[in-house]
Amino acid sequence: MPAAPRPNLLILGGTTEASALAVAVAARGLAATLSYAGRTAAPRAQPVPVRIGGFGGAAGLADWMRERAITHLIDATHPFAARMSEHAVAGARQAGVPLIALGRPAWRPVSGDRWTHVPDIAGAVAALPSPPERIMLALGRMHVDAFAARPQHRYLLRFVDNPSILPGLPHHDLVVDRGPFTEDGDVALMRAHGIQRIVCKNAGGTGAAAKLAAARILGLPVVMIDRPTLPPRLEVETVAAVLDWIDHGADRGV
Ligand code: 3Y8
Ligand code: NAP
Repeated sequence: MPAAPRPNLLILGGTTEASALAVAVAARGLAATLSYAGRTAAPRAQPVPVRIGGFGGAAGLADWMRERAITHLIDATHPFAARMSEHAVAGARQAGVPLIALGRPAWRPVSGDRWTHVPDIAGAVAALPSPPERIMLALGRMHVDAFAARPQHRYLLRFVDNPSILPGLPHHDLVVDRGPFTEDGDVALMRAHGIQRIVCKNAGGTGAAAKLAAARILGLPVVMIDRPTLPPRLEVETVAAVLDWIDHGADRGV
C-alpha cells in the first residue's frame, strides 16, 4: 500500500474561521495555501501562503488543484459566498480532491430580539417601512444600491474599504471599518446615528454578531436576511474537526 502523500491543503478563506484554521495548520507545519477572491484592498495577513483572485469557475479551480497536487480542499468561505461553495463542490469532484466545509451555525433569535426574516436582498428592501427612518445597512458594499428603491430613508453604511464609486443612495452616512466588531462599539455607533432599524445577513459566527447584541440592548428591529441554499457537502463547525478529517476522515472518502 503506497504511503498517502503529505497533505497539501487549499483553504478557501475570507472568514474568521478560515483565519483560525490557517493558524492551526501553520502551527502543525502542514503545507497550505489560503485563497481570497480579492474583494478587499488589504486582506488580513496569513501565516500560510496566500493567493488572491478567482480561479475561473469550477474547472479553473480543478486545474489549479491538479497543477499544485492539492490533497484536501477546505471551503471556509462565508455562508453567503454561495457561488464559490458551488464551485468548490464541482471543482473537488472534477479534480478528485476530498472536500470539507468549515461553517458556522446560523444566528438564532433570543428573548428581546425583534427580527423579521426575509429570503434575500430584494426581500429586505420590500420589508422596509414607508415612513422615513434611519437604517443601518450592515451588508457591506456589494448590495447597497438595491436600497435606492427606498430613497426616503437615511442609511448608515459600513464598508471594509473606502469605495471608489460613491453609493447610489441619496441620504447616507458611511463608516469604513473591518470587523470583528464589538458590542460597545456597535451600540455607540447606532446611538450616534440615531439608528431605528438594522438590516443584516444571517452570517453566523462571532465576527459580526455584535450588531445583534447592540440592537437587542437598544430595542431595535432587525431585518434578517436568511442564508442562500448551499450544495450538499461534508460540513463541520470547528477547526479541530477539520484537522481530524485531514488526519483520518479524508482517506475514508467521507
Ligand atoms: C475579502 C478579508 C478575518 C475575517 C474577518 C466573519 C467576520 C470580519 C463581519 C457588519 C458586517 C460583511 C462583509 C463582514 C464581516 C469578518 C471577516 C467579516 C460583514 C473580510 C475580507 C474580505 C471580505 C469581503 C467582504 C464583502 C462584504 C463582507 C463586509 C480581509 C474583511 C458585510 C458580510 O467591499 C466589498 O466588496 C466587501 C465585500 C464580501 C459583503 C458585501 O456584500 O459587501 N465581506 N471581508 C475576502 C476575499 O477577497 O476573498 O479583507 O481581511 C473578511 C471578514 N468580513 O480573517 O478576520 O468571519 O464573517 N464582511 C456579512 O457578514 O454580512 C460586515 O458591518 O456588521
Ligand atoms: P461568491 O459570490 O460566492 O463568489 C463569486 C466568485 O468570486 C467565485 O465564483 C470565485 O470566482 C470568486 N471567489 C469567491 N471567493 C473566493 C475565494 N475565497 N478565493 C478565490 N476566489 C473566490 O463570493 P462572495 O460572496 O463575493 O465572497 C467573496 C469572498 O468574500 C469570499 O472569500 C468570502 O469568504 C468572503 N466574504 C463574503 C461575505 C459575503 O457576505 N458574501 C462575507 C464575508 C466574507 P471564480 O468563479 O473565478 O473562481
